[in-house]
Amino acid sequence: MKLDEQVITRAIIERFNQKLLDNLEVDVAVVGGGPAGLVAAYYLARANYKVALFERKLSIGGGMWGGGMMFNEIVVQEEGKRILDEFNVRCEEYERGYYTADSVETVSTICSCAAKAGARIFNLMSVEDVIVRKKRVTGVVINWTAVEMANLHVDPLCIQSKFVIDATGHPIEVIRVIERKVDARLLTKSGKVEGEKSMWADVAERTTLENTREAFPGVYVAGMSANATFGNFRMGPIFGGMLLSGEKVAKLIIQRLKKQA
Ligand code: 48F
Repeated sequence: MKLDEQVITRAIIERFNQKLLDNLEVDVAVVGGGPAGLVAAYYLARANYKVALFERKLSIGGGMWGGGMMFNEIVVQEEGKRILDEFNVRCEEYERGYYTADSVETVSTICSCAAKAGARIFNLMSVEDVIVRKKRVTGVVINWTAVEMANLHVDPLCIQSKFVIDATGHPIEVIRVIERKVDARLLTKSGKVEGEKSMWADVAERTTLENTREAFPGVYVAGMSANATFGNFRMGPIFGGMLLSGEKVAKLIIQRLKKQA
């Protein structure tokens, strides 16, 4: 068969447009494709909810690819290993209660499971704003990362969603936009971002889970965003908390979606 460049071009444009059109209204918009966002997208999609994940970078996986200081291994504790087992990621006991896994295998496997479960992943797109109605977030505002990088004056487009997950990690970009632009308090003690504290893996891993919750009506925080929003420590390259946070946020949102149905 002779290949035709016009068919190849048309195939890409039509298929991509269809994908985007199909996701203009979703149950959940996940912002950030690090471990927390990917795990959340997987569990939501597996429960048959419509999920679109927006990731600024070309590659999905956030801070997990690089393990610790570019040594591409991650550590998880006993509770976190349960999630790796669910994804069939191989891990090995190092010392009692500490397990290691190859970071490349972990990211690529979780990403593949999320996509195969039905989560639609849009890479190279950044969420730059939110849509707010009656002091509740009802969607996200997206633009090409290339536009953002080139600092071009190009207006964005909008995705409507019943819930948004801020899984943007340390910079908590969605919550920061809300804090800056919306005349309403966050659901934190001070009504503002409490801010990330320095390293304390043991406490941070626990509080990541406690802080995985709604931070503004319609917006949940997961992963490192949870601790940065509600004011707790960072944990470095132990990833159990991120994985468990992704699972927890999916469960919380599924409960809410069930009530709305
Ligand atoms: O940083 P990231 O991996 O977040 P996480 O899932 O995991 C944190 C750990 O990697 C590590 C840690 C604990 O072990 O402290 O840092 O909480 O992934 C966040 C992803 O969000 C993307 C960013 O490129 C990264 O891949 N991102 C950030 N802001 C935006 C965004 C945005 N505005 N729009 C789209 N993607």
